Amino acid sequence: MQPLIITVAPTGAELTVDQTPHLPITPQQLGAVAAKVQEAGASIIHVHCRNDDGTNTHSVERFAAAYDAIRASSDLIVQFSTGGAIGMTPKERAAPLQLRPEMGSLTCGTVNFGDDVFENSFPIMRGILTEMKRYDVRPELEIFDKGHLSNARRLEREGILELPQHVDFVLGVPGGLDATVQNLADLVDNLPTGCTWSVAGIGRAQLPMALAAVAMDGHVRVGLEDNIYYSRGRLASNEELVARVRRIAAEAGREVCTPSQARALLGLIHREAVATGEAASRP
Ligand code: KMH
Ligand code: ZN
Repeated sequence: MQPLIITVAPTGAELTVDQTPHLPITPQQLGAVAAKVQEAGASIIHVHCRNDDGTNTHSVERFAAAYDAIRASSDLIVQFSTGGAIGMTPKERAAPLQLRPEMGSLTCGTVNFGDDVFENSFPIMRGILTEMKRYDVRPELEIFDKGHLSNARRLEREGILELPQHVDFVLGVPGGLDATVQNLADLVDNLPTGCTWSVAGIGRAQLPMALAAVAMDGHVRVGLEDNIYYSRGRLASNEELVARVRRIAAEAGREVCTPSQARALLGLIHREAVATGEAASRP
């Protein structure tokens, strides 16, 4: 079995601070969480940004500050969300890629998202991929439904997406594929050759999907973006969710990857934040 990559998605775009006191909102809070989750065993951080009042933002300045804060406190692989929040324009969603994070998420198709629609038409996906190529950002393919794998293959045939890539199955979104072990196994069976994969189970599905991935030699995403509870009625912190997966994996004989081991496994090159210049000027 290979060492385990734990991705943490600490903030997301849907939660409010009223729902949990553990949500990192500011760049400083994201930096503090980055240090704790790395210590707990995470190697990738999936970043959404908020304004100080908790509202969503995809402003380049805010991502720059978050990138600097995370780099100052950790060595985590920094992955920017390009999904953003429902209602953001494709241009807004792609803008922070100019900061050249090591990775960016790319949802591979439109999906119902509760009562909303998370729009990812082919023109939107092509637009985001063009920006990723321009700034040399590695996509992580987010797969909410089985047809999203077909869409990724279609983008490869068009020559706009290189495969293999790292894939994250996001299972249990109301409107997407259910989070069951059968569905996960079917997706893994249909993975394009050479792709690595992780799974993010939504809500109560987070823990069982993590257990399945540990057993199946896959990788795991946890964090408050996907689930705010440690157990029934007990709110979790991001670092607790990461630490639990690490303990389970150790019991199963899998060590967690350090960020540099994860970079080697995914073929990534470490990048300093160049955003505000602060990280770049540090000795
Ligand atoms: N907030 C969701 C609408 C991503 O980050 O790439 C989309 C999302 C996916 O979270
Ligand atoms: Zn996200």
